[in-house]
Amino acid sequence: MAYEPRPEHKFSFGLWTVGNVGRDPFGEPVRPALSPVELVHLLAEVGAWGVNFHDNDLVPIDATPVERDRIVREFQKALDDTGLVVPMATTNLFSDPAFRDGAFTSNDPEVRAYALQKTMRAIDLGVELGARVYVFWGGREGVETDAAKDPVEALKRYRECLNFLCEYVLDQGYDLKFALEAKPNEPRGDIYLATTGHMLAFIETLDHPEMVGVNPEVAHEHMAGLNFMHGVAQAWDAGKLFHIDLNDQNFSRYDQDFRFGSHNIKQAFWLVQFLEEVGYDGPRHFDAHAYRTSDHEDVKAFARGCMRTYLILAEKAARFREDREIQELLAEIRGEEGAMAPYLGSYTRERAQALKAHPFDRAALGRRGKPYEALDQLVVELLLGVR
Ligand code: DIG
Ligand code: MN
Ligand code: MN
Repeated sequence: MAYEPRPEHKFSFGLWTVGNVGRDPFGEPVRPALSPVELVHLLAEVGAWGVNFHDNDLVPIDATPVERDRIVREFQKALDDTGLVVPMATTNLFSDPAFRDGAFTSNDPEVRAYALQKTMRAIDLGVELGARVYVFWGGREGVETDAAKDPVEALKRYRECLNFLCEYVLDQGYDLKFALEAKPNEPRGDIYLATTGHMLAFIETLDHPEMVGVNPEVAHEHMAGLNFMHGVAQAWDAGKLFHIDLNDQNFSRYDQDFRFGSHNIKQAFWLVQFLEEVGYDGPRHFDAHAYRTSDHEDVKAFARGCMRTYLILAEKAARFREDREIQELLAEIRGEEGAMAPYLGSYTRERAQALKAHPFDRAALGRRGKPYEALDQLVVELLLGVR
């Protein structure tokens, strides 16, 4: 059937997404909690390929070693029974009160050390269950007042912890890559390394930048008022798109984590068009949750909707690439360098001298219009289903 998810689509969900109980800052849970095993079976029922987790989504923070082993054993059995895989794991360094002033950037060295210990144990758990990507979302790495922390000192602490953990992964011989996830604010008033762009720059200051990429999230870049696909394209260009968190988000709102494509169809289309055109082969992780008004059946509709919308938009992207009228316009717009070929490209002294001497008719340049209205209308009509 059309738009049915298959393993090759690599659709994944975190336990915390379909397991979201509907708590929000102004209301208590509305849905009973499902166990990790029940969530694995729910994801199998809707056709997901993978399941991700924070350490404490799976193993409660105060579980004994015996309880941990039982939980892991039962979870592994559910994976075996359903065929789901674990593409990614991460650490919850934001829920426990110990992290209320951050984890890696906390002013309390004991908290920073505890965060390292917790993360090493969580990495062990993720690797044990097959994860190949490890996400770091520094939800508490920030401030409400800049009196509290020097941002350079905070970055040094962040860097020191990530360098330590890269060395741990190398020392353990794990086949694991790190993916850093940016967010501009919430739960902290301001979160350090606020966007994917900040993360890409920060990665280059680490001891092992080759081990570290990014995990851009739609909602988080939209919260910053940015074009998500542009950030993803820059990460891809840098060879750093190690993972991606798909959802949706109205601009200038709190983190809504809406169903993929449910709010900004056009931005979702350009993202899917980009990912499919460049051949992104990583997990397509839906870091989103159902409305607080949903019951568990509607949670399944939420999960199915994320995957169906991705597949529908992928088909629209294929139609975009095949549409004769659109492609003819693109050929016209993205013309060859032509007479400017001698002047464009890498620097030579001759090229520079010739270009400096070339007579331009600037007024003529200014008279050249572009058919972008016609082109965008064709895209809109493609998305509206009339082409
Ligand atoms: C929030 O968008 C963050 C956390 O849910 C998690 O650490 C990360 C993994 O996708 N996304
Ligand atoms: Mn989010
Ligand atoms: Mn996320």
